[in-house]
Amino acid sequence: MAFRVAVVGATGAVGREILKTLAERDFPVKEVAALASGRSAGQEVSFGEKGTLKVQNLDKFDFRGTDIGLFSPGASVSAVHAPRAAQAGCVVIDNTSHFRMEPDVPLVVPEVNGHHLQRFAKRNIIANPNCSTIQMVVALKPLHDAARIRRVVVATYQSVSGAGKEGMDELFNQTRAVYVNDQSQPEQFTKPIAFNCIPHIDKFMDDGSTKEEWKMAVETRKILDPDIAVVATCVRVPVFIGHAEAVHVEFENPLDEERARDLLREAPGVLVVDRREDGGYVTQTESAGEDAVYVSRLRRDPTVPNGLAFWCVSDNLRKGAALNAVQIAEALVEQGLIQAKRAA
Ligand code: 11C
Repeated sequence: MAFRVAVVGATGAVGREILKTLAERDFPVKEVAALASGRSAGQEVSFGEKGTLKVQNLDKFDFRGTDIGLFSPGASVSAVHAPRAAQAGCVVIDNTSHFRMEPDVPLVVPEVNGHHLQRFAKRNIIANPNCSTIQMVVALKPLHDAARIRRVVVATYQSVSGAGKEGMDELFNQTRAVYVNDQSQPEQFTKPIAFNCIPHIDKFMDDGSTKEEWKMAVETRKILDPDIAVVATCVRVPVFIGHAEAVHVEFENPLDEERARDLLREAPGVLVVDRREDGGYVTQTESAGEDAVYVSRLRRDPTVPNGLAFWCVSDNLRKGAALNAVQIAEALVEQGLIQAKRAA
């Protein structure tokens, strides 16, 4: 069976990565439509090594006949066009924050809660979590199953690609500007990002946290367990691709370091690289272009009764966005939850 697929937001950093991932993983496509705003219509985007696609105008696209829509256009655009596509019979996998916390929209990381996909039929929409949540829950899942997590304290080190191509351009231009003495005002970030770290991602909430920090808490609970307490500090760092997280976990039951390392080694989607020597851990630039969630620096947290700490790194554009979305599409097929409208 092969599917008619639409990629919405096809000219953005995540949209391009979705097209590349679909091609690389040989997702069974009969036809792929690359969609974006009218401004980008007519441009060409690459469909991995399978060729190029001409971008079509999303506003004018008729989703009847499309089986799967992979959306990454920005929350306000998804708010309008995802329901339009869903009502036309297209199963929407949405990367934006717009639908994530709606009770009848499953929020899915296939290795963690793939079984929640069975609940998508009411809205025909499945939400892809935030990148910083995805990599953390992939690593937490086997540990939670073994010893029940009570509380997570996490600090993130998030790359500028989380803010899209414009964020990457700003880091590049500001870095270059330092050497040619040509400073410009920050536009995408609230302070200079070159040679700097900014403890502010997304807007401020009433309690003083940021929306990125709130997302890590509420999304983890929706995906993994509503009883887990999460407190996050999310920081933008001058790295192009790859988010890192320092994660401190408190368990209900004892879980020693060795057992945790073994569980993580066996966990789907996780690669443990943890040698206690110079360079025996994975950093952000090494994760770029890779599929895994890397876990390093695993150790006991001696400040709480049952505590572990680790460092976790992943490519935010791949596992944090495009790859997870394509894996959701693959899981829909594997679980027999989707049929091609017109089988090839
Ligand atoms: C960032 N995590 O690094 C954000 C990007 O809710 O999908 C993704 C925002 C989201 O800026």
